[in-house]
Amino acid sequence: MSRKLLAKTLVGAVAATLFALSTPAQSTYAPAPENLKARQDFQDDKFGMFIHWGVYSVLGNGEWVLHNRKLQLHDYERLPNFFDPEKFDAQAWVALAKAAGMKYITITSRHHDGFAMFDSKISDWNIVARTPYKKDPLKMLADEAHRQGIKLFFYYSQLDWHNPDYYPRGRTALDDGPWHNGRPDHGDWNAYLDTYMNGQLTELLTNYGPIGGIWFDGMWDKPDADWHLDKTYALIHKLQPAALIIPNHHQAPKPGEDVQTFERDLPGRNTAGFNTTFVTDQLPLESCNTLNGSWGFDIGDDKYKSVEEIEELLVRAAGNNSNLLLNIGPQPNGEIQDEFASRLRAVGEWLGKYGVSIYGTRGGPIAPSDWGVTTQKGDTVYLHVLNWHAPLLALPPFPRKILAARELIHGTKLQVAQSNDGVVLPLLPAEKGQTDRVLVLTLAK
Ligand code: FHN
Repeated sequence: MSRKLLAKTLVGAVAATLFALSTPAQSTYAPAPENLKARQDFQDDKFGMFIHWGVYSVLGNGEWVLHNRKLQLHDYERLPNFFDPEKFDAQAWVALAKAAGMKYITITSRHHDGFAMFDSKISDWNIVARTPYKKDPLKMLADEAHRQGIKLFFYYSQLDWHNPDYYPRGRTALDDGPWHNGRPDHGDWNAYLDTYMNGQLTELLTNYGPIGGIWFDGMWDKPDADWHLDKTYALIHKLQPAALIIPNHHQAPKPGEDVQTFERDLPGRNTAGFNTTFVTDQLPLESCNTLNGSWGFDIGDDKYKSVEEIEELLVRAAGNNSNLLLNIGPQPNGEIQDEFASRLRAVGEWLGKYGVSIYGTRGGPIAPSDWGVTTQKGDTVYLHVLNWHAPLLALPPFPRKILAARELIHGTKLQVAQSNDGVVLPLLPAEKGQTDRVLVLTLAK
């Protein structure tokens, strides 16, 4: 080995050791006490608002429009010129989430088009540099979230259809025939991850006060690539130890991750076709879904879920020991359309009465089933009857003696028959429009 090469190797080895000392590998990740507390709080919170909002919203055709229409970047790059959300009102967005009974907001800091919806110095492909709006809505939202006491998480797409260094390309550029959107056929993958992505994550974790965490999406585009997760996860946990890493990679959790999330499915189901059926019992769980059929604003999508469907989604998530992250796609002018807002407010009113059986609970002792689910807080089990039309409900054996049972809303006492074979409960008939009949069971110590 030449002296020059030896010197270089030594410098490299020292640098690697220093890095390893300052940012421990996440394969040996031991969550900080504040991270463990944040996980508990996250589980208690149960209900979050997901927001997909970007320059794609201008076209009213969802957040995948760049890819779906196989657009060229030089055309897509005209979009920021038309993005001027003069009606964006951070105070109103946060107030709506709170009125819906949501305890956190997860917003796209950038989606697969790579466009940063925040003031990034890493690249000028961002809202402040490229749009007539020139302001940073995430900063306004973060300040407002802190003021109104709601947590803010940043969605961050690891997949990037804009940056040339996202190379080699992933399946979204290769499937259904190759899509050349004008980028060169070469790029520096390491620079993309270590400089660009980690640079932007550093901005998000330093310029917006304490944040709830980072919600990653897009690794599924290159499932076999080396994503330098150790480095990225260590960076996040170093900058904000309480921040939760929530990766939507559709796989079993990897070291360094703090929450397992599922898309358009409850934990363990795979009706969507891309979720893993593995469910960890080590981490909090989350399931995300759309209020209509789309993530980003889609002007033709009127498949709005009814208030009752949303309530049922939330209850079934809770019974599966999971949070529900419910998505809306605001309009390009910054307004949240009334079809979303009115439904969210109605769910919030319902939670005003039923929230005690959801917030702060964990999945209950009886496995979720078609009839409904159970949630539990301490010695109290909440039986959520969602789909049962007979006057008696028979359940498998309970692990503990039931001391008392009552109906949640009116407090009506109920007689329980409990034996080693199971439990039988009488049900009051469902009232008109009542999604969930909740029975409150008090268990012996
Ligand atoms: O491709 C995205 C999609 O646009 C959206 O962001 C959802 C939200 O969970 N996740 C991806 C697909 O897994």
